[in-house]
Amino acid sequence: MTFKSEKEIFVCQLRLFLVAAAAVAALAVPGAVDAGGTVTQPLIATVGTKASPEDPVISLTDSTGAKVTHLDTGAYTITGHDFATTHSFHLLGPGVDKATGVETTGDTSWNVVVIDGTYRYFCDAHPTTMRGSFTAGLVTTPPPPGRARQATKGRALQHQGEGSDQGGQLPPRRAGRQPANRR
Ligand SMILES: [Cu+2]
Repeated sequence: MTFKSEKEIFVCQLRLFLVAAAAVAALAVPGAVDAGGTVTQPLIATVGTKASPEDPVISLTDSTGAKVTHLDTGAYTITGHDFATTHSFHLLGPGVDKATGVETTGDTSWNVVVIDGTYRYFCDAHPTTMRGSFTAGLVTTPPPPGRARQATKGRALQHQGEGSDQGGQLPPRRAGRQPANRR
């Protein structure tokens, strides 16, 4: 009698375990949540345009339509739109090598894991004229002039804080300039 009920309890627990395991497996499916618990971000890769399929344009944007220049590391789902029969979309970088066909059109969906590094995308038929790139994680490209000023400002502000920690009596303007020279 005791045996039987224990067995029943065991079966019941086993069932619960299987249900839980299935739930975890569902969460682990690419496109939902990555190993770090980060929600997968959607990206859109496009080559050609719907209106003018063979236009030599290639782009990688985020869900808001903004061009991707830098990504956090993690899992991404890239939806690809290849409108052209003379172009391809090829993404190449650390751990990633995905491409559509030059002569084929269609939509694709790629699950990729982005790590620190520089990623390039280009058309295999026109790699020097149809191309773009982005950096990820700890890797950053030398920012364009507009952003460089912002970055410097940010750094100066940071150092102001550090300066006051060191008990420096320097006026903020100087405190900001000094570390820039030091680095
Ligand atoms: Cu091309």
